[in-house]
Amino acid sequence: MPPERVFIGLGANLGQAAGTLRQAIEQLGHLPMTAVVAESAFYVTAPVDATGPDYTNAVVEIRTGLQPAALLQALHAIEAEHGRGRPYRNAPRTLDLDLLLYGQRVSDDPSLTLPHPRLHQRAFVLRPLLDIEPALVHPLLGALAGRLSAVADQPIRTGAR
Ligand code: PH2
Ligand code: MG
Ligand code: MG
Repeated sequence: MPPERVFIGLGANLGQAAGTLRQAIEQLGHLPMTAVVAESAFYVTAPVDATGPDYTNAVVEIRTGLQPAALLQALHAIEAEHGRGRPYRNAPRTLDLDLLLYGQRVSDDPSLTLPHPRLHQRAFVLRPLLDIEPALVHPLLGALAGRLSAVADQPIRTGAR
């Protein structure tokens, strides 16, 4: 198994969100050279920098032999299978799969920024990430645990899977 720890953020606020997330996690496990090794709880979260219904969010950790660009392409293909549209920025969506961290890799490629540029500002990402790895280290910011207090104003509660 490749050694790098890779974290994927999942979100949905249209359709049967929890069911879509469960299906997407199964699909991630079926990607070539890929295994899902940890799953966070599911959370119900208020939209951040967006409008529409509450989201269901979660994070999974995978091990994968896919390099970041190929993995991103695979994530977009799974989103498309769930009818993901992109009518405008941060529009409500049936499924969003974000590559949050690929080991300690850093990239400022506009089509694939690593780590995800807003992950540390969002409770709906930080909480489930830290569920999986409380000692998680961000390659640019260091330990992430201390960042939770800064997002404590963002409504988030545990939801049904
Ligand atoms: N995703 C966004 C914008 N805002 N808010 C919540 N609560 N959850 C999300 O997944 C989310 C968001 C853009 O990807
Ligand atoms: Mg997103
Ligand atoms: Mg996305």
